[in-house]
Amino acid sequence: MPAKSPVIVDLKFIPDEVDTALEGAFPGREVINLADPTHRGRDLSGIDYAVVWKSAPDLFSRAPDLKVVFSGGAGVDHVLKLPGLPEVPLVRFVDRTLTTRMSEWVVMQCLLHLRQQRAYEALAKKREWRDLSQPEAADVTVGIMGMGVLGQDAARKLAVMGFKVIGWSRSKRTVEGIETYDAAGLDAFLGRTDFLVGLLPLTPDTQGIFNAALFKKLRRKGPFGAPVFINAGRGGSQVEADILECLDSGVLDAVSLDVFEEEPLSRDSRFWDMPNVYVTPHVAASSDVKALFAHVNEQIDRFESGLPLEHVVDKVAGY
Ligand code: NDP
Ligand code: OXD
Repeated sequence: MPAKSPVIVDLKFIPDEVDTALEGAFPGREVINLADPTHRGRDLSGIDYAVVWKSAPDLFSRAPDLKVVFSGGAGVDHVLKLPGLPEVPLVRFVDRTLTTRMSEWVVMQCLLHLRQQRAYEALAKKREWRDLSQPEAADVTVGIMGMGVLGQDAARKLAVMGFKVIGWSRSKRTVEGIETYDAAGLDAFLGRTDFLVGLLPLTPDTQGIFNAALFKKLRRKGPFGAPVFINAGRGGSQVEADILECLDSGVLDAVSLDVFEEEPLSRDSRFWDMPNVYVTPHVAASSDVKALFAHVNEQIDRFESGLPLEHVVDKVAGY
């Protein structure tokens, strides 16, 4: 029996987590972890598989014989922009662990805004015991842009919390109990949305989509008047100068941002200090590394048994 092809691991994750997760992850296969200095300069030709997150730009010239590339996350914009991407399947990470984490983050942000957490924190700082008029979840329509794996799960969980939920995507999606719109229905969707949640991939079509013109189309008759913007898709989809201007002018009431045009977010950014802004450092749904390797192993088994790979990216659409 021929030896199993090694797997290249090139993940800009927490190194200790990768090392721990690699123990026993790929039985019978050599693992070439590029974070390990002993592999620096190693010949990567003849290797079939690579699992990557924010790789160096020379990866594909160093590893010219790959048969499948695996993204270390659900998003693939980081891979599609690497030079020399081979004409082989690109598989993204889809897993319960990741989906659950994202829904936790989205539900948490919606609840923080609904329950006016920042206002109560400000009152507590002044040791002021006072209640604020409290709308209920059913008074708020959450509109989710991006009704894929993550958007659909978040929609269901928000609905369980009592929010009214609507969804928008390129093609019309059917999700029980959730009203959905296709691309052509964008304005109608925005006109009903109090809390806007971004769960879009970054593609040429979604670059800069979250801008002032779009925010001005959101509903302004919700319980908090001005709408709230919550984004965990990609920072490239948002125009941060417009977000700041809309917060200053009252077009937006508040925002929660996990992703930014440039990461890490500059220490000078105004976002850090604004009372109506929640910032998290691109951690809404970090990949569980053990689960990632189990998924890669399963897909390699399928590939080598002649079964179709799952979660293959449409490189033309960009996601
Ligand atoms: P999916 O591919 O399952 O879903 C993407 C959704 O976006 C689909 O509904 C798709 O429409 C829609 N979409 C894509 N392009 C357009 C467009 N031009 N106009 C309208 N809708 C569009 O992806 P996931 O749900 O798994 O992930 C979404 C994104 O979340 C990832 O690409 C990544 O960028 C981000 N992410 C962020 C994380 C974080 O920690 N912050 C963690 C994980 C992911 P259609 O249904 O018609 O195909
Ligand atoms: C992802 C991410 O795409 O963590 O999985 O951003």
